[in-house]
Amino acid sequence: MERTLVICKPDAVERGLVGEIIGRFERKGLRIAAAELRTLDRDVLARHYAEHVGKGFYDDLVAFMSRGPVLVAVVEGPGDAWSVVRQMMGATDPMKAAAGTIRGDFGTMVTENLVHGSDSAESARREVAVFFPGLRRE
Ligand code: DAT
Ligand code: MG
Repeated sequence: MERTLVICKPDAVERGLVGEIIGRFERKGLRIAAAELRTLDRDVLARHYAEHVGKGFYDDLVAFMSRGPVLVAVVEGPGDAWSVVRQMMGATDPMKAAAGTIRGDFGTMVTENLVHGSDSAESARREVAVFFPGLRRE
């Protein structure tokens, strides 16, 4: 079993789409290993989004990601769970994301694209440790 980090972003919580998003992962056959509703601050977002600090969109990204609660979850499954989650999320820009993906079905704005998923096995390990440092393997 491999683990990956998923965040249902503030727009997903505001729009009542958390159940829809998590339900898709569950129906696929992935399992929720940890989940918590949290409001993220600038410091944890700088650790999570370390590769984006200083980019043109970074301040808007932090403002958006901290404007309300998010559902942070660890999702696990056989093989590359991070890759399965990324396929189910769709492209970063919801207007380019394929129908049938979460972003393709529910989003219109790159700035409010509903869901985060780790982009590699290494990112998954790092991001799970940022949000759930004490999480043990069952
Ligand atoms: P992803 O979330 O698909 O992994 P990313 O890691 O490149 O995409 O970027 C993180 C988030 O930052 C993304 O979900 C939305 C925002 N973002 C990325 N590129 C952007 C851009 N050009 N303009 C505005 N927001 C952007
Ligand atoms: Mg990313």
